[in-house]
Amino acid sequence: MGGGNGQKSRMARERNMEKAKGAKGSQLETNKKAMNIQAPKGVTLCLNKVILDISTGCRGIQAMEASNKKAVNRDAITEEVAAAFAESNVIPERYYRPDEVNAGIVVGYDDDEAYELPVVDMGRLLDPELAGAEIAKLGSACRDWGFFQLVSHGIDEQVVNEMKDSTARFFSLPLESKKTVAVRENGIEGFGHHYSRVSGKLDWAESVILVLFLILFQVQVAVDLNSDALDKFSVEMTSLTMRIVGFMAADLGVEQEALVRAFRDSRQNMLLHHYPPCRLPDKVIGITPHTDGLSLTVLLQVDDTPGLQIKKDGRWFPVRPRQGTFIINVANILEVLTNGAYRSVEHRVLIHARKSRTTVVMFHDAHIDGMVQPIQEVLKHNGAEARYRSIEKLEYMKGHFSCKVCMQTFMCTTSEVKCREHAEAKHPKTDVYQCFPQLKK
Ligand SMILES: O=C(O)CCC(=O)C(=O)O
Repeated sequence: MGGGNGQKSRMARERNMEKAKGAKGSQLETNKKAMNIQAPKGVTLCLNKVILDISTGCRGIQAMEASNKKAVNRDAITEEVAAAFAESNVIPERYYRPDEVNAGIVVGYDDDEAYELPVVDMGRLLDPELAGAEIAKLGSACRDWGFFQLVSHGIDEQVVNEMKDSTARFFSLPLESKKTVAVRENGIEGFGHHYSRVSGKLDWAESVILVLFLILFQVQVAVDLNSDALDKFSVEMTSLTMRIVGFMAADLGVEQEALVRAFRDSRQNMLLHHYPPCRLPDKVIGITPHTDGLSLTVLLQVDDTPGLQIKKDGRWFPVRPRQGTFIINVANILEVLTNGAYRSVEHRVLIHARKSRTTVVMFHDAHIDGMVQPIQEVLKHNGAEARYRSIEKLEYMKGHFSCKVCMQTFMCTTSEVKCREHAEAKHPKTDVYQCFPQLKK
């Protein structure tokens, strides 16, 4: 890159750093506020109180839980479930899903066609001389794969290690302790199974879902999950997200602010997953194929057990775990914000026969003044028509979850044509309008 460009990149980088610092500050403040809330006695009360006090995003979830009974189906982990996980010689009917495991071709690591999930280097993104080429790499990863691995990310190793340790420690606790933060009936947050679907089949996993800020407090009171580690990690993940999004804006040819502002002060959800090993791994599924509902997902793998698979051109590509990286993926809202330039791609988790797998996943939300819609600047830059209609955030969330019930993705509710074709093909006997109320007849 020439000197002029180099200087521009340097200035952009400095602006980026300032913004990241700003994000850190405001998030820490909010965290502190959350921690200062007087502790009510019961866990449920605690959840409710913080939901009401912290952010509209959380209120949205609460309203959705009330209005959309069982739209998100999470079940408590019982002694029987824990015993099934421990034994795994005989798979209980509710976990038995060999057809789903075998649906689609899996590209082997050793197949002729050598592949590796694109690698993006934060060090190079931040280097004015190398930024141009690396931004192009980031852009093509988001267009072609919807996923990339981030190396040289610059996140404090101690923060990452504490998060890993804390998560591993939590899942190693006796069930009795983990149940003190169990998911409530019809609820989303807390410890339980990952989503079960209309089929009634359950994922071979135990997970904790945290809508940021609120459960930190609850978990600190209830069990040995290090809330300080969560707090620091969450702050780091916000700054990292802001930095990545700034580079995405550069790739999309718009001002950094056009995309960054959609993420600013937005909710962040954290999921901790533990996938126990299963002696019959081709009979169970760790996470059903899905796309992510929010905007940008950052995944940290605690160990080196493989399991994540990404769909590309109709085939499943297993991700090879790589030390010191984060796996980043475009989620549904970012696909809409970029008017489909970046793709939110289906992925799933399969189970290992002997080794357990643990991950920490941060989901970052975004919206444009409360709406989910393509960014004007992106449309202008490309002289393109909006491919997605504008939808209110709460409507979006309802649509996203009702789609989950139908094992569909949110794109169904924003891109009507895609939805109708998709729904009719997958559910020939279903009234698609009842299934997706957002569709226009
Ligand atoms: O644990 C993983 O590898 C993937 C998790 C995931 O896809 C999710 O939480 O939505």
